[in-house]
Amino acid sequence: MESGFDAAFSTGLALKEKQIQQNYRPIIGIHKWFARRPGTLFRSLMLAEFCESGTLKDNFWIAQKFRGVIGDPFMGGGTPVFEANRLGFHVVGCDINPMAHWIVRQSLSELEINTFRKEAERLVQSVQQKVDRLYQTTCLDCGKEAEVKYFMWVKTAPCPKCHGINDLFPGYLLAEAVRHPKNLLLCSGCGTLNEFSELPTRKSPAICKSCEQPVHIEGNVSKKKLDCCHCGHGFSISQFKKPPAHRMWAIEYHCEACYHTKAGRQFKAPDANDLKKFHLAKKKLASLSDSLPIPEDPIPAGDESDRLHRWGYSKYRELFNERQLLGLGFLLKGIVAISDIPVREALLTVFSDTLRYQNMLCRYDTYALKCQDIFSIHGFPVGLIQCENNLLGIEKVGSGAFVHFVEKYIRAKQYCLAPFETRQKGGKKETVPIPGETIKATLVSGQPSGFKTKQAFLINQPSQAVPLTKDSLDGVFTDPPYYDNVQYAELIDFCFVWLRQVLGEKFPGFRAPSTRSAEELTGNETEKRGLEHFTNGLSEVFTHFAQALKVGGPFVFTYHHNDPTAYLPLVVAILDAQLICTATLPAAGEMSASLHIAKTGSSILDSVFVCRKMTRNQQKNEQLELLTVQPQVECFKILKDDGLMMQQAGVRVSKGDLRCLMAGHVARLATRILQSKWDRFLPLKVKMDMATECIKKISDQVEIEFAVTEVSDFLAVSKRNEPSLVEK
Ligand SMILES: C[S@+](CC[C@H](N)C(=O)[O-])C[C@H]1O[C@@H](n2cnc3c(N)ncnc32)[C@H](O)[C@@H]1O
Ligand SMILES: [Zn+2]
Ligand SMILES: [Zn+2]
Ligand SMILES: [Zn+2]
Repeated sequence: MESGFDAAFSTGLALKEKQIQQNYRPIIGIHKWFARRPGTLFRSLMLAEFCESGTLKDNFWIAQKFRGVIGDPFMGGGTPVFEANRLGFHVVGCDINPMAHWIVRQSLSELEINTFRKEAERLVQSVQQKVDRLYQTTCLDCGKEAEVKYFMWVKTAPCPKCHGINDLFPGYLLAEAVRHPKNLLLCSGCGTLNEFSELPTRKSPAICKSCEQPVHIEGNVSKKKLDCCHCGHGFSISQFKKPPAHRMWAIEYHCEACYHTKAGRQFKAPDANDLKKFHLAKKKLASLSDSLPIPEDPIPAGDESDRLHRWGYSKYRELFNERQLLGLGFLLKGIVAISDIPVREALLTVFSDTLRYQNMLCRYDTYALKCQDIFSIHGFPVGLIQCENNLLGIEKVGSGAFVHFVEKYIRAKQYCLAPFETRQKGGKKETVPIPGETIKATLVSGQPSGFKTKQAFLINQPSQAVPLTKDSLDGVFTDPPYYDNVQYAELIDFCFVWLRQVLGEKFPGFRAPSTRSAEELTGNETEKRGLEHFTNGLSEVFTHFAQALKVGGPFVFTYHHNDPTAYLPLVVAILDAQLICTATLPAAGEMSASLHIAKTGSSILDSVFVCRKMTRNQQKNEQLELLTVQPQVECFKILKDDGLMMQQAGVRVSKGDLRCLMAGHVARLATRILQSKWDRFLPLKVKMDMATECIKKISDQVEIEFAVTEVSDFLAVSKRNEPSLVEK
């Protein structure tokens, strides 16, 4: 793999995959998981390792039937596990989080798609009868009943001086003149929605068509401060003792009778009927609440969930409004009553995933004109304007509602039966079927064996402690937690508290009140889990899985962090596990990085650490080879090659990217230099100090900043001379 992995080719594919995500690998549509890596990367790595002949560029499009077992100690949403299964391998996958385990299980298990579709339709119909009217509004154009796509809400707060209620608008723009013909803005004076070709600002405002007051994009709240609209008193909105109240201020709807006569979307300010309907939902919920499965769980403190506490939320149910709770309660109750177990479990998964778009943290994207996923960043961002989505959804209209998620699940399952790749040809996307491959497995409860079926041993435990047989794995491919990058458990508890109400009886992982665990390998300030905890745990897991690996087998993992000290745990873990790191390869990183990383100028690339389990003799030979290595020369040359390959693949390589790749090379060299004197039984602190010192020494020799600038300049020049080789 060290030589057969074509980083430019693989990254070129990964970039495409990142662009179209679910259309490229629809299997990720089973359920959200955080920080997924591209599937094309893991397919490339496995092919580079296990194909006996041919180039990666050729082999990539051909079905493979490898035999053996691949392990993944941090399977998360399952990307390496799926890719290994697809290539014919048995898999042993482990994750501490019961939701991750559930998602991979659902992805690999069989489902009768027609039955699933029929049951889903029946369910939707029965819930529709109960809630449909609550999602209807009167069309402004024809006066008929139309379907609401989104209700817009704004947070409100009482003035501390006069107690008058104030809306909290950061801005008054509802739709940009991109997908809608004109800019749509609210008049804060009278509540009318106005359309303007130009964007009015406070400096040059427009005039409201109803009340003739000035209208502008700037809201009444800036940096959490506002002046009371009743008494003029200035106050700030930083502390909430109970969940904030909301006021409905706009609706986007879809009128089947007249939408085709309109050049854009249909919006309105809510009328008395719309408000009445919400009131009705409230009353209905109050009368039914006890009979509906709605979680009462408190939100525990946490690095991410503390933000919710600051906004006054103390229970998960408070993150939903009454209409959402009512509809979700009906849906879940309906799903639980389904007798076909695989169908019921599949619909539970759909339900759980839909929650992301059915809560009062969702925002409305004023550019794309749709509701945004609460997890579009890895946290719980609380905004001032929230978007309430239609629950069941209008077929082929809008997104993020239940019927859309049913379709997404079906597409995922169909993909598993006939996986494909996507290729650019003559500027067009072309789907390339790979007949002979499938993604499915027989779930087993012990070490996989035999050749009749592809098996998956999925374990929901901390990987430090899973039962593994010595020399039983042909490879380990994993995407570990990147220290404090994502608080998996804190985030996914949002879905988990709903499912645990119904899955706890059958699945022990769903009995605990939360998916949080002291053994989760993440840095977490609230839980006081620092670098030592992460290093120690990673070392245990690596050691454990390396023991299960056959001699010569690859132990491959991705990593990146903008803080160079976060590479220290890798050095200790690799050395403790007695693995030899033979290469660090550049690759495209997180799938959705565009959203929350791109803007920060941080790296979007990962280092792929390729390590091997070696015999004593092989280790000695490697040691001899090392004597000829000069860190500054080696790192500089490799970084330049990395940069060139990434540029060829179409990456705009930033200095942040180069710094991360360099940190990967430095870490690899550190493992090589320390290998001969490493004693894994030394106290953790001593080992961490040794690694720190070694990394520092290499970093000084390499002169990282100098190298990064040199390579960056070099890339800029070569880009001007030779445009990207990848077809756009
Ligand atoms: C596949 S995701 C990695 C995503 C990405 N690399 C990132 O930026 O963090 C890592 C997975 O490790 C799991 N995990 C964390 N600690 C674990 C442990 N002790 N044992 C098993 N799995 C663990 C998490 O639940 C998560 O699903
Ligand atoms: Zn109409
Ligand atoms: Zn006031
Ligand atoms: Zn007005």
